[in-house]
Amino acid sequence: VPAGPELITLGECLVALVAQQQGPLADAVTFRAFAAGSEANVAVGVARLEHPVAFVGRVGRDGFGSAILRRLRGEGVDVSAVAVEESAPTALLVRERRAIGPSEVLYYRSGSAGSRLSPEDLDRALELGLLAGARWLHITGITPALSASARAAVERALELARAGGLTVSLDLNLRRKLWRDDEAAPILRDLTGRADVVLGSPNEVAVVAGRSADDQPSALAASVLELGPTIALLKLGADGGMAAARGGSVIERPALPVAMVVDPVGAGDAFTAGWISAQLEGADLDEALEVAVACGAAAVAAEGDMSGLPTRAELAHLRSADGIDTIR
Ligand code: KDG
Repeated sequence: VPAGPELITLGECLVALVAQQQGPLADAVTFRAFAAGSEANVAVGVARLEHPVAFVGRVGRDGFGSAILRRLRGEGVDVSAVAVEESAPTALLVRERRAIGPSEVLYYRSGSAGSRLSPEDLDRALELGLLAGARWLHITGITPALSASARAAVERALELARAGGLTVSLDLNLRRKLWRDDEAAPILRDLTGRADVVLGSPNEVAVVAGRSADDQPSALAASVLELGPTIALLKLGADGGMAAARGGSVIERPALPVAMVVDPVGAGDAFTAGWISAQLEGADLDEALEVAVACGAAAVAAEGDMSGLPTRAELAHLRSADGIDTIR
């Protein structure tokens, strides 16, 4: 039994205010608050599958920061290295809900506590012993877009991971509200070259690898592998996922059928959490992809980014022959 966390992740956890009426934001009158943030979603997903996880980040000394810390703690995520900032607020995002077309997301995060993440936060995690038994580091392309210090924090995390022999996964997570494609591409390409496992949608891979999103998924995955990682994972949404490994094997899995998509946001993070958790357990690519796809389906069937993340029992049921009924 490992003494400390197996997985370390870092980034900005924020509060998402999700409109409760369908339609344009201008007409929304009530909002529900959820803890969100891609890396925190992954942390909770892996924790629900019973692997010890630590999240490194910063929140403001305000009610939203307390809500985030309580949520993460309640999920069993180690937040001992999360700093509480006196002079910067916890970030927010506001999301509208539309039955048709993409839902707009507004960020209120510039100058936020989370964006002040810096290499010191990783050094604190190291001092607290959080890296002692760690096996896996998960980072995303959101963090380097937040600020120069947050980008440096990612660099520090990578250095520590290399020194400690951790497996590194990178979710490209291109956020076009944070930076332009031409700013993001070289930085994400560089991170791709230093990660072991890289995850992305066809659109994200196209930007990073300089290809078209309409290229065959297998060609997109191959272009990621050319940049250096040993595994490329494509998140194909309603079409499931694909895993390609250096050396040639490529496998695909269709999505589990979900009759009612309640909220698709967070499905990609659930997929990532499923993959990491399965690989921590020694699963082969085939099984890890099956777990990832099942976690993605579970996440879209619940509102908020974290609510639908399955427990071990729920995951086992979803993967069983009659599991599909549970999400219809
Ligand atoms: O993957 C879901 C995330 O996009 C959401 O939780 C918010 O982290 C977030 C971001 O920066 O967009």
